[in-house]
Amino acid sequence: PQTAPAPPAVPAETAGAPTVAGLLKEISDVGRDRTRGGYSRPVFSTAETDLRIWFIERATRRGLDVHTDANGIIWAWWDTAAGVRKDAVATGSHLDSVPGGGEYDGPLGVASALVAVDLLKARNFRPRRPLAIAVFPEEEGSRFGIACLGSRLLTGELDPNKARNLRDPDGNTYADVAAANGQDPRFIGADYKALQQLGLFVELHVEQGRGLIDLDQPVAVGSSILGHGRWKLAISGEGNHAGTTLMQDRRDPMIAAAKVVVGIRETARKYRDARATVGRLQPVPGGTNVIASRVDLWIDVRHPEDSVTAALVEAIGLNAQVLAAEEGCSAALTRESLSPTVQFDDGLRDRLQQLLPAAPVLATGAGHDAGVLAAHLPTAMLFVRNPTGISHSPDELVEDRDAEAGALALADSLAGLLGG
Ligand code: HGY
Ligand code: MN
Ligand code: MN
Ligand code: MN
Repeated sequence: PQTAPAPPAVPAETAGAPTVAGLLKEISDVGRDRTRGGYSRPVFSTAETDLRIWFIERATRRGLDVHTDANGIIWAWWDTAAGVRKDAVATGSHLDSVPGGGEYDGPLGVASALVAVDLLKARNFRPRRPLAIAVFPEEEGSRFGIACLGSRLLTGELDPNKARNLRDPDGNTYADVAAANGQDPRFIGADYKALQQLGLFVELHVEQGRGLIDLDQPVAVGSSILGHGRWKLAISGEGNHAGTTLMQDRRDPMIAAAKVVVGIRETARKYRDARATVGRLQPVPGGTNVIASRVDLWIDVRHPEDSVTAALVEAIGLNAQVLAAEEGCSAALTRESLSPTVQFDDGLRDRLQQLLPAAPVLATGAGHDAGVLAAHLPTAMLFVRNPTGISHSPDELVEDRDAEAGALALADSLAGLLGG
């Protein structure tokens, strides 16, 4: 009989008082991408599953009550003596990464939440409200294409049938992958009972720009999240042989795609403060000696005003039609996800500033689960300095002393919010 593969040994907890740097060191070899550098930890991959096992073990060891819900969100509860789960203070982040991503985007917030619990317990802190650490699946949308998939399912923002049928690049559906990870796909979807247990959510995250370098501070309080969306552009032409097809006889979608990508930058430059990125482009079938029949490319567009994002995408789509037609090709643009610009809850932001008087206020250009939850409950973010100012790259960095400063800031924030 097949013996089940032994579960991955969870590395021994670092001796001494746990630190964020120590916890991150424990997982620093999980999901390393030997070809692209950095980390590739797609949701429910072996790597991200190993991180889930690591988190569940570390949270359980701290006496938290841990379970994974049907949406793949891991909840770790520090209950009050009364044991009633309502008006909870929630914190947490994600463990999945972009391809070739950094060590901190996501895991920093998860590890800091564990250390914040250690710091509060070391103070003999007794929370008057329950605390929940939440680990959201597919925040990056790197495997199934929709960012913040877990929090969008939790809040009912994403239709569960659409989610169940999402396919990863290998054709696996989210339902199959979630089932293989132990979730019952029939129960994927809005979880208002879980939402009603939460009073607020504070996410700690590595800063993904230069703000804290320029402000020369280790920690900032978040003010807003830039509106952003993702569109897929499929440019169809005529696949053919690279050797037997004369240049004048071609309808090559790769030529149209090349012009479209340059055109996207030119169009974005016309809108102050707009950002438009093509980070993923896939010729089909993708042979060296094959003229592609189709080229799929994905466009990430962001702007503080949602109406400008819409206008920018409209212009990009029209330009793509024209450029495709010039090459005898056609272009089809479909929206994959769209998140409006989010202003964090004023009251919660002000409260965090009272609790962290030295921390400046900073906007972020990156999307987060806190942005999705913001439509349903008061949310806030804390950012920790990244001395390279680079993210979604192996060059993302947090100095150990700033990582500990972030966990202390989170602990002080949670203490103030939990009313111990
Ligand atoms: O893409 C983003 O802004 C985030 O890192 N998911
Ligand atoms: Mn990210
Ligand atoms: Mn992130
Ligand atoms: Mn996030």
